[in-house]
Amino acid sequence: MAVIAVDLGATSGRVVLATVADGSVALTEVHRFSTAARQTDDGLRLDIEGVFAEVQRGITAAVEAAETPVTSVGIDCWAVDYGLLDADGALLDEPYNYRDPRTAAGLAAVRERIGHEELYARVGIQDNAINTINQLMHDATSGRLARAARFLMLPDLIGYWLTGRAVAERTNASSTSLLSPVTRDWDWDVIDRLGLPRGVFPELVDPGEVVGTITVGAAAGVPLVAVGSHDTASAVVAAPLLRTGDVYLSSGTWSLIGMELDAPVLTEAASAANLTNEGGVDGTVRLLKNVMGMWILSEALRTWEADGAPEELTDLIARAAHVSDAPRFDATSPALLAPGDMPARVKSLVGGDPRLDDPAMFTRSVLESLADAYRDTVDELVAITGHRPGRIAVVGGGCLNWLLCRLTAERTGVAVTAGPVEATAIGNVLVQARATGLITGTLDDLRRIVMNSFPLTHYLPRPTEELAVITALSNEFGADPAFTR
Ligand code: LRH
Repeated sequence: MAVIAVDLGATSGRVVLATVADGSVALTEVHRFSTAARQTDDGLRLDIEGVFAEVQRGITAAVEAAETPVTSVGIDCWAVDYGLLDADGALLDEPYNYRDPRTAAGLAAVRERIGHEELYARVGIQDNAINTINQLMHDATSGRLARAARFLMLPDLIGYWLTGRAVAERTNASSTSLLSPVTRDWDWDVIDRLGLPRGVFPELVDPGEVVGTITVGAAAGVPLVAVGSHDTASAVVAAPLLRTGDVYLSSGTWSLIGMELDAPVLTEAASAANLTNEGGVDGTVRLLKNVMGMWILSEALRTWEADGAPEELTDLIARAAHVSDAPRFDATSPALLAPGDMPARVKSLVGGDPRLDDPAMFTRSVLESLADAYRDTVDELVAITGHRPGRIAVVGGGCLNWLLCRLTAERTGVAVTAGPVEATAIGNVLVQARATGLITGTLDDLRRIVMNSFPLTHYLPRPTEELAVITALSNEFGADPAFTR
C-alpha cells in the first residue's frame, strides 16, 4: 500500500511516495519545489497559493507513480507561520514569514500584557521573536486580525483547501505559545489577556486522526490524516532514539536539539535555559532548544554568490576540516535571524576578526559555534531532566555534514548517529501508516522500522583514543584462539 507525504521545509518542499511493508519503509521523492519567502513592499511574504499548486502537482505525480492504491496523505511544514481567512473562508492575504522584523513590535506588545516568566510557566515555549504569539499580536495591533474569521497554521491551511475542514493539529499548535502543554487545549486565559478573538482558533486534532476526505485533485476520495504537522515533530518520530534521555538533533535550516519526555518542564531553570516544550506525537513533549542551523551557511553561500565569489558546501566543509583555531560566537544569537549579509553579521559577532573573510575559516567558525551550542544545550537538558543521553541522533539534511557530526560528538562527549536524512518525511509516513492500520505499535516500534530501513553513520566522541583501545585489545587477544573463535 502507498502513502503520500507532503513535507514543506523553509526553503524547499517535497512530495514523497512511500511504501510500508514487512517492517520497513521506502521513499521516492516525486516532486520538489521552492517554498522560499519573498521580500515585498509589505514585508517578507509567502506565496502559499503557489505552494498549494506545487503540492497538488506533487500529489498528482505521486498518484500516477503509485503501483498500489494510495491509502492516505499527510502534511507537515515548518512551525509558527499561519494564514488568515475571511468570513467567506477566502485567504485574507499572503502569510508573513517569521523572519519578517514585524515580530519585534509584536513581542513588545505581548510583553506589555503578560511577562515572559508568567507566559513560560503557562505555555512553556522559548522566548523567540518568531513565535506565532508575537506575529498574531502584531496583526491584532495593525488591524489585520480584525478582518479575519479564522487562523490556520500553514499545514492546516493546505489541509483545509484539500478537505474543506478547518482544524489545528496539536503538535504545530503547540508552537504558537497559545496552547497549554498541561491541558493540551488553547490557553484561553492567555488568549483573552492578549485581546485575541477566541473565535478564530479552530478545533484541535491529534496526529493520527483523520482530518477528512480529500475533495479536490488527483487524491480526491483519499483520507487526509493529521501527522506531526510540525516538521520537527515528524522528524523526532523517525529519530533513532533508543532510550530515555537520548538526544535528537533535527538539523536543517534550524538545529532543534532536545529530549523526548512524558511531561512538560515549566520550571524557572527550563525558562532560564530558554528550552521549549513543544508537543510531540503520542502526547509526548519535545523539550528542546532552537539553535541556528544550516541557515547561517546557506545565507552566507547566497551572499558569496551575489558577490560573484560562489562557494560549494561540500568543498567548503572539506576545506574547513583543515582549519584550526577558528573564533566562536553565540549560535543562538537573534542577530542571525533575518535574511541578509551573513558573513558580515557573523564577523561582527567575533569582534570583526579579519580571518573570517576566508570562507573556509568562516565555515569552521560556524560549525565550531554550533557544536558549542549543542554541548551547552545537552548540559542544560541533563541538568534539568536528570537523564543522561546514550547518543545524539542527528537527522535531516545536516546529518550529511560529517564535520559537524564529528565536532558534535567530540564537543558533547556523546556518540552521534547520523541519519536518516529524510526523517521528517519518514515520520510523516509512519504516523499515517499506523493511523490507517498498515502498521501498529508505539514510537519505539516505529523507530525500529526506521533503523531497519535506513543506514546510520556513527561518530564516536574520542575516535583516536577509542581506536587505540580497540587496537590494543585485538593485539592482546588477537592471537588467542578462544577470542578469535
Ligand atoms: C523547523 C521549524 C522549527 C521552528 C521553525 C520555525 O523547520 O519548524 O521547529 O521553530 O521551523
